[in-house]
Amino acid sequence: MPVARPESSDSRVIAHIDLDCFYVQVEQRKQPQLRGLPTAVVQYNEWKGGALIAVSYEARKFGVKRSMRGEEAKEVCPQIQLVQVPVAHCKADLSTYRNAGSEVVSVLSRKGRCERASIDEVYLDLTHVAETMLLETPPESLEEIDEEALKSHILGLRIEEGTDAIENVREWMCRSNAQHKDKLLACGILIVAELRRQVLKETEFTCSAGIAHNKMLAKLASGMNKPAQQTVVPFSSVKGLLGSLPIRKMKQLGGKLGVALQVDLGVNNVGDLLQFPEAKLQEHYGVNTGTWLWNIARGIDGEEVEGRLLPKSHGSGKSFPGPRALKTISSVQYWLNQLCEELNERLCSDLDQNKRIAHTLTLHVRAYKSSDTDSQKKFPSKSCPLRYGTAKIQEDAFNLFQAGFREYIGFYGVKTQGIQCNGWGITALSISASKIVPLPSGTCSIMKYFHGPSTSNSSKQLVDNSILEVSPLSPSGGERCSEVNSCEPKIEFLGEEERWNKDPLPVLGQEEEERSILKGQDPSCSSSKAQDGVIQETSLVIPTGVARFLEQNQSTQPRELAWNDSQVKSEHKEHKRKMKDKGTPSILKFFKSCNPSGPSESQEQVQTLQENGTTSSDSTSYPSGQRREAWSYRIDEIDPAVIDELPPEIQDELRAWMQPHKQPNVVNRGSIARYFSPIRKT
Ligand code: DCP
Repeated sequence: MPVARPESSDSRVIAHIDLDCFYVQVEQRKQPQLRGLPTAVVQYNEWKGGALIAVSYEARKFGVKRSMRGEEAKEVCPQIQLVQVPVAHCKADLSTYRNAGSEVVSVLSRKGRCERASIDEVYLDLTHVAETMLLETPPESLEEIDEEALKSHILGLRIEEGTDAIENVREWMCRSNAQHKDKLLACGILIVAELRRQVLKETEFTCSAGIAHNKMLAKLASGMNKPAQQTVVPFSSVKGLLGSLPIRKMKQLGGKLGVALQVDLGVNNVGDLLQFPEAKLQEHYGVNTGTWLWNIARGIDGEEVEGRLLPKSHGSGKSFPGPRALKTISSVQYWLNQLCEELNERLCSDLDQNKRIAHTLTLHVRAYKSSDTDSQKKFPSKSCPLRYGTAKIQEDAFNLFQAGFREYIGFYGVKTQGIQCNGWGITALSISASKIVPLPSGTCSIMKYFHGPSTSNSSKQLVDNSILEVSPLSPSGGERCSEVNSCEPKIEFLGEEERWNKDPLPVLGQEEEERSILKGQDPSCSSSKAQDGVIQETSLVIPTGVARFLEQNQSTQPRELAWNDSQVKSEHKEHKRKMKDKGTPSILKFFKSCNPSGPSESQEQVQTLQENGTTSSDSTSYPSGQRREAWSYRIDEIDPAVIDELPPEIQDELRAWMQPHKQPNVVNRGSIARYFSPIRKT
């Protein structure tokens, strides 16, 4: 939550643009005969006609709602047209919608700073464009004012009886004695009207907009008059708007914090917060949240519009409600494989089109335990460094699952129940890739690394060394997964996600059915941590020279900088201790016969844990991966030119390494290891 009290933020011009019944519009563009008809897009699942995820405004008039299933919608509106969401990987495929959203973004981003906040939402900072317009062609200087602009809703503007609303708006926009900040808003009205017209012309989609001095108010306003309309919030109307706004409607107050405010302080509307001094709010909710509450009560929001057109993370998820809950490890693995395949496709296309690379893989799971006293316990979310390639992602995702599962079921549960379902079920799975950054310049194609074999040893190392727990919920926690994000709830239940904004996303955590597909949000991975202290075997990014160097040296023996066995062992021990503290030792010990590359019934057997903590296995289990190998680099043979190709921080690190007498254990191996394929010490 932003805590700074911004200065003069009321002279900014911010627009929030939201496409109307977006998926329906996309389908209607594909099938123009549906235009104007009551239409809804349904989840591909056939049960009771599938869950509605988007409803046209024509259908809404009949009382059709997003919470309904197809059959129910037919009851209230027999003529409704139901269109199925496209399917791929046995789940909803949102790529059509995602691409359609991108078309809109490419139009909107022509003016001002543009932030894509979700699959169908954009923020624009139009301050500079509005200032220029005010200087060069202010509204009052125009012979004619755009009709679309004149149809705007201006909050707080009293329409005199018997007068034309359009004339009132024109008058408001052209007042020569208006305050500067209102004049800027008037320019914003013209700019946004023109942009919306352009979107319609180029994409055939209608959208609605909110125009205000900050993001929070613009977002509130854009939903007030839909479809295809725009609403403006002059500063003088803020008090009135917030005074009657139910607290739970406010971004980030839809969950626990909103409830706490109602219970603790009897606050029902945002305006009710005005009576509390900042210190009092801080006393109850902490310094940052207290200040944030104090600010929002006054319509103050200093959050900047980020210049960002691409998502901050990619995700793929699916829910398994009610009887469809997954009850065997092999079925979990099957679905994880599906999700990972899809995730990998998206990662590859992001890399290909945008030259971006993701660094952290996170798994969120929703599960239940029926026979446990601790039935409220949540399945822990886990993350680890991301290795490219479907097989590797699948392998790592499964390892993350196993680590979380062991914690969730508990030692006793694993030992006695094994992996056959005995009172547990998985009701949702979601895998996401975050920490996406531009590919460092000078990097050669990494596509060849995608197709390399899955390295099971390294994945086992991942289990032991780099799985980290991620916070499953935002501060307000507990609410629907998308509600904790700054772009408001958009999902009933996630099946797939693409996260655009910066707030953390607990991907799973709702009670509803499978309603896949979400809009917006960002992962809650404590991903920076995930990178630290991790030895990653895969060479994710290989600068050209380094790749050459590695090719030449793969088979030779290391001379310097070999991490000797004792160093490695002691580090390994320390790491294991930490992981143990976190409660995430390798669950592979318990699932010796669970082969990550393909589920089978035979995998669903439990292993017993011997007293000394080692695995007793009569078959495969985990032979070499449990033992940490020593990795080395042939530093003396690195071509100095190669170093120049590396990112600056790695260059420093490497040069430090190359200093005589420097010991390798002073190096942060987590970062350097990403850039070099290790040579296994023989
Ligand atoms: N969506 C989804 N599941 C949800 C909510 C939304 O799959 N639970 C998808 C379908 C929507 C799109 O996201 O078309 C945008 O969601 P919005 O909440 O913006 O709703 P719409 O655009 O459908 O309608 P509105 O005009 O009310 O914004």
